[in-house]
Amino acid sequence: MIDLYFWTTPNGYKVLQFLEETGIPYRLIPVNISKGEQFEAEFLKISPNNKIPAIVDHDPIVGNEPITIFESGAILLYLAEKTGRFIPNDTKGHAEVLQWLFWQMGGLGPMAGQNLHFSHYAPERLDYAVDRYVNETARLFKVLDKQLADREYLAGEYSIADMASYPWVAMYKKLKQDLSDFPNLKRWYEQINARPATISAYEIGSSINTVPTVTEESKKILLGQKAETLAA
Ligand SMILES: N[C@@H](CCC(=O)N[C@@H](CS)C(=O)NCC(=O)O)C(=O)O
Repeated sequence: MIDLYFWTTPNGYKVLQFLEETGIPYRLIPVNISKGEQFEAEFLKISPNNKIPAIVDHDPIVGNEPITIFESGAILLYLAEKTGRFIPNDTKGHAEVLQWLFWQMGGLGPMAGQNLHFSHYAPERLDYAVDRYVNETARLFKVLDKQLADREYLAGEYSIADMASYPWVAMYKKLKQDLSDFPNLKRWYEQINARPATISAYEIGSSINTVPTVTEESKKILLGQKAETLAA
């Protein structure tokens, strides 16, 4: 049994997609990051960076002790290796998936995250910052679009690399992008969007998201973090 500590954000959906694709038994544990539940001591033991997603695998690959993992890329890789699904075994195919997974973790995720911050949540409008991150998101979408010009998925078969990028591309409107500017990416997006596991992951996610996630109170929690926030 896998416990998935989850909230309805792109990084959470990456792992939920994987679990729905494979059908391995899991329990969803919502962590309402708008209410500050990510700072609860029990959660920080699992995820010291106070962020979802995180997992506890009660039936790990080795040993009898439960394994805890935070960081969505590390979780996807662990689950792919545990199940033998969504990552090839051969060295070349494995490396291709890893490079696109790391590209998402180090590039698309952080840049799109800053785009959301400055486009929607920053307390003052900073044109320079909005332009920088909207343009950088567009450049990264173009990288995906070019990669997808002559292949169905980012690295061979549908893989954890696609699952990592999909939830961020799915936010294209909030990221101020027009998918018709990226026809190959649009085709890829529509293909993944129609997968039964993607549909069920988003249905499950939306069923737990019953309160508005971004309020003035939640902004103080999410946007006002300092070293002292974790001091206790
Ligand atoms: N690099 C991390 C980023 C995770 C992340 O940013 N999670 C956000 C939601 S998408 C979060 O939990 N934020 C809560 C907070 O910052 O307090 C990953 O990919 O797992």
